[in-house]
Amino acid sequence: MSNNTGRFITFEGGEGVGKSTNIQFVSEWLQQQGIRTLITREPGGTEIAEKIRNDLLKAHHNEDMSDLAELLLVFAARAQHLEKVIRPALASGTWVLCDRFTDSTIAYQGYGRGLSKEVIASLKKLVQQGMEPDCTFLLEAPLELGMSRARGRAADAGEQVDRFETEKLEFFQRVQQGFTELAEQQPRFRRIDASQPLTQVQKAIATQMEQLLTTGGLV
Ligand code: T5A
Repeated sequence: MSNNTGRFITFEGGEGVGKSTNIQFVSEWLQQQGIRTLITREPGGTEIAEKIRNDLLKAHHNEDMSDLAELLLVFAARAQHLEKVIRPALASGTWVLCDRFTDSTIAYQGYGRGLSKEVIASLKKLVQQGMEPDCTFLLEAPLELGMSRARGRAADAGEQVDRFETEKLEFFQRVQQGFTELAEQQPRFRRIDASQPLTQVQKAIATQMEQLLTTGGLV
């Protein structure tokens, strides 16, 4: 990757662990270093991808959504997002900070729903064409803590419980196991204890960012 190209940083973890909160923090931190950033999210990030997120993936329906349909919708949204937003931003030198990416698909649709990891890997190859995040922050907190934070935030915003949030505890345990295994396998992950007070979480993230910038992990 040339030095004129932006870096792609993703934020992963279970429900309510603080991804949206800390992505904002990293964006401000990078801007203080003179780096241009774009915050985006998955599923979503473009008009069409946001429709897939809100009208199809998160909405409740009168019929059950098949697991395969869910997987294909996630990757359809990602194809649109990569082509229309992520790749052009990176090419222009902007650093892209993305709230969830394919690690979420492996964790939710793979570990959570039990879909074939080979099928997910082949869709990933088709859609990403070899592209991977440069760095992934995995925010880790006990399930109950993340869920109570997510419920608190949703109540403050007057939001309804979405289709994913109606899943049973065992589903989210499998998802969490998926994230743990991914982080153990791949060096691009930076694991952060998100159960700490926010100031401590952000201190830990800033330390990691400094290391990544100074040791050449991201430049
Ligand atoms: N999905 C997604 C798939 O199934 N497959 C995929 O491939 C992809 C990409 C997305 C859903 O889609 C699924 C996974 C998800 O179920 P979403 O609304 O984006 O849905 O869900 P989340 O990503 O879980 O988003 P949340 O907004 O619920 O959680 P965040 O962003 O992790 O948490 P955040 O920052 O909003 O924080 C929640 C609350 O906690 C507070 C914040 O102020 C906020 O009020 N907070 C803290 N409080 C105390 N101490 C701290 N350290 C705190 N950190 C945050």
